[in-house]
Amino acid sequence: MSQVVSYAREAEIALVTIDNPPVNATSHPVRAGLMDAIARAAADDSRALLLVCAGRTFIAGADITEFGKPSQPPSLPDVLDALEALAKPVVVAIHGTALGGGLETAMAGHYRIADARAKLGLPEVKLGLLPGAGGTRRAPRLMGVKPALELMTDGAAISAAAALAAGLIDRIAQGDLLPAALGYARELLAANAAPRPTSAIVPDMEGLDDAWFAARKSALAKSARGRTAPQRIVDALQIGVTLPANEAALRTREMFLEMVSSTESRAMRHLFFAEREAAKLPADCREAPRRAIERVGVLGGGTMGAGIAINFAESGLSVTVLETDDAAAARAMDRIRGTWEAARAKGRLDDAAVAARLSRVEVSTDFGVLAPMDLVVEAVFEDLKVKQDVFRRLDAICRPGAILASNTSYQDLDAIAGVTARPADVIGMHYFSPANVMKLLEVVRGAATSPDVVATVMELARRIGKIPALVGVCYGFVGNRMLQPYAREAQMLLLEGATPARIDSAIESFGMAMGPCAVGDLAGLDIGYKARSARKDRPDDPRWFRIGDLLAEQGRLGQKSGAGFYRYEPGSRERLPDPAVEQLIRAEAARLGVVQRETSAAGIVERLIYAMVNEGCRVLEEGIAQRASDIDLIYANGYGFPVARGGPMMYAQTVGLSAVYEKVLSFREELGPLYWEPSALLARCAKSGEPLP
Ligand code: 3H9
Repeated sequence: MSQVVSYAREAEIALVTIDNPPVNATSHPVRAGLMDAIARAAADDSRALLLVCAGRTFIAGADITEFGKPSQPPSLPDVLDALEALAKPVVVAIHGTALGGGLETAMAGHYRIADARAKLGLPEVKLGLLPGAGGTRRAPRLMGVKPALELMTDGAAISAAAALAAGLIDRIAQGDLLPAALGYARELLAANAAPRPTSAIVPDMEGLDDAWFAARKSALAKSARGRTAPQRIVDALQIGVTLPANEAALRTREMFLEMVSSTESRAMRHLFFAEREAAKLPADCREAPRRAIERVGVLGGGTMGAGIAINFAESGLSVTVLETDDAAAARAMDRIRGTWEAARAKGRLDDAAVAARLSRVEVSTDFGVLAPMDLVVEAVFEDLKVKQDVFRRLDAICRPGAILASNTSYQDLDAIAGVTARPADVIGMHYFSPANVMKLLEVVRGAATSPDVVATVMELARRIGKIPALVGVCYGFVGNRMLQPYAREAQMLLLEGATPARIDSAIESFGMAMGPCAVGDLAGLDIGYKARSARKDRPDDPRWFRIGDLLAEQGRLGQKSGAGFYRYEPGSRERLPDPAVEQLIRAEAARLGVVQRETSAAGIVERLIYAMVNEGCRVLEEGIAQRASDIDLIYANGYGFPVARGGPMMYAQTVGLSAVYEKVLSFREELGPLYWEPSALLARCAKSGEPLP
């Protein structure tokens, strides 16, 4: 028997144990070992087979690192068909997370028992894939077509209790799983229970005709724009419930292999590993002692501060929000309470959960309450002087060892830390709005931030459900810094004659969640205007963000004033083209002598995305980001970059770095060197063929 799959006997029961750390993925040795174990059980005098996993979890899926490499037989679908065909009852015992190929393995068994804390799901869609080992055939037979489709297209795991209610498992273990599972197998034997192959169940197809499947596909085409996996899942499920099992298996296998080699799946797998890489600490932080964080203060209870407080309280930490006066404190509390009450009204939280969360939040107007906190996160107005003043005050009262974090999105963290006597304790925690929803957290390491503060905050980020990326100090850090050249080129294109709608539509067709003009209108054009006005490093170029500035100066602030790049009817967010804006742009272009030109949709995408990529290469060159994949993670999770393209740096590598470099050179030729000098790193990788670091 292989090392990762062991075979033992518990009297009449063949006990097959998979032990393939860290997550018992069905790598080749596991598949081969399982096939041997099935053959052995078929041949000996055991009367039932019990499949369990050692370690922290049941099988968490196929081995993602094997995808894209030549597949080695036996394939998982073949192993699972053999398991299902065993002429003795097969019991599967589930703990931890039975995901993807893991749940498919469980469904190929005949009877399922799970630990009460287990989670079950088919998350292949999050990797741009479909369940490829019989899941699309077996899940609808166990739980019904509609719930199975939801499980597969949503990708989220469900609890053992929900799985029991859905018919996905038969029993929840009372007490320890292994004895409970052995007891269950013995019970089945005592009752002479027969094998119960899932594939033999006749699915309930009431009301589920071709039109129903077609309607699901068109709904998913809209809700999962730019991705093909959700629609392919509908196809595979329909095949799974309408064709004979062997034919369905063949067709699904073909579809699965096609998707494994798609850009969409490669991109989403890249993001999966990017998330895990980004969580790894730099060498100097790994061994650093961690500081205990239980009590958190949040300075400022506006939209951002309240969102940050909600996130901490939802993660089980006690949080105190500081505001300047009673009215502002009451408003902050209302924001926080309102969020949870809205969730209760929608049935997402019960009374006890709301009460528990509320019990972890306090608001105060007394700065002194922050003195004993383990961590204080500042979320005050985005102005260096205001922030420095706050940090002076924090330095004066916070206990030694407290971590002082700034939520600044642009300001110089070192200049903030520099006003304190403890710059080693100062770090940036750059949240994205709404802070209780958005997963990304840029953790900003200042020049003096100590390794233990970095390690503590990176681990805290995981604890509060965030996806952290460690970045260095510069204007806008990684995300906002790279957004600037992208937005700048959008503004240049406006002056050259492309309308806001044309620019937005080109970039939205590429897959960005929202185009730059629409984003400006949503955020408020005064925000960028104020930020730019405060900059001392503005280029000597009258075209630079000229249209955005003009609109803001004319009081066209975006949605909130009913007009910005677009106009809006009262109470509506629908973008309506505004001839007045187009006229204003033409007049300004004429005044500045900007040559009008026709740019194709593909040309618009190249201008915007390559400007961003070139800046991304500089960010890497300067060590502001540690890896290209961190940048991709930031863009996919904080800036609406299409996940099916894997982030800007992966996109550039998919296009080919030399092609991107050549295009940057041609933009330099055509548009001048002010903004289009290629980064040295881009030039080096393009010439050498090396990937980005
Ligand atoms: C599939 O099953 C296709 C089938 O339908 C068809 C087949 C024919 N493979 O996340 P963690 C590594 S598609 C390889 O930090 P946690 C991970 O990279 C698959 N490696 O732990 C990390 O390595 P490192 C469907 C994997 O406790 C280490 O394990 N399944 C895999 O926070 C620890 O991971 C999924 O999509 C894998 N499948 O979370 C589930 N999974 O230490 C994907 C993990 O070197 N996995 N690793 O950085 C997860 O969602 C989480 O890892 C899990 C544990 C919840 C299991």
